[in-house]
Amino acid sequence: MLQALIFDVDGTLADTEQAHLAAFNHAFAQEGMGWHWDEALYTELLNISGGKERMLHHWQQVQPDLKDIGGSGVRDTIARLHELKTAAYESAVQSGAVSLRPGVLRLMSEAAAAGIRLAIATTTSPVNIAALLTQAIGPDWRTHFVAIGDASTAPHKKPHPQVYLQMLAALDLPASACLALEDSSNGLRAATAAGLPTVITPTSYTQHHDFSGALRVVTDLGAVSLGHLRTWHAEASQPAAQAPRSPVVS
Ligand code: XBP
Ligand code: MG
Repeated sequence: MLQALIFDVDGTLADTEQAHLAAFNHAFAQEGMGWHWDEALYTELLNISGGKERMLHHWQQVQPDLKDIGGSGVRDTIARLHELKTAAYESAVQSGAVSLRPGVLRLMSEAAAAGIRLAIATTTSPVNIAALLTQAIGPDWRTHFVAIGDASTAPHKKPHPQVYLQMLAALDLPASACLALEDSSNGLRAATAAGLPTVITPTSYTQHHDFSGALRVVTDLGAVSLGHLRTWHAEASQPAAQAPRSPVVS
């Protein structure tokens, strides 16, 4: 029986990556890195979860002879860039650059009314979650979630399952009693590795990803009710003998 929904943030609660991309480029200009990520490059770089990991990956790509990878010089620069980026992203979100995707708020209240608990499992930074959900829900946004797993609690980023395993422990529920909502193949892989049936709502940055193994792939949650999620979740617990369900794209 469905007892909890575990939401990813970026791409799932809200289509945020355009705002993240602008914030990264703002930080690169402020720091004089001489880097500018366009949509195509960023779409590729999104295969690396975590802004710091993504910048380090890019740095190694553009400067293969980069020394001191693990040393303090590179680490301090990445940390400084990420601080600048996070500040730029936070102010963009606070000025209304990002809104929740269709159906998210309604599903959250339907779930709460039905006694289904909510958690968050993301690789983004806590500041970003607070900025987005304070703007979208209000200062009491934390009261809607039983637990929050993010870059500060789970250093191993998706597709590593760490953040989902943390949420299952916090909810004290088996994966079979939960449903994950994600937008990317890294997120699907992390949730699946933790044993969670997963519903995918892709964005323009992830629509080309491989979503094999997803319970469902839907354009967005605008036409998805709690009843749909319960039905799909019940299907997931049917014996595997059933013919494998190809994900339905609405
Ligand atoms: C998406 C990510 C994050 C964001 C940028 O997180 O991978 O890295 O792109 O945010 P998710 P940070 O889909 O798991 O919510 O710079 O704070 O990492
Ligand atoms: Mg995501």
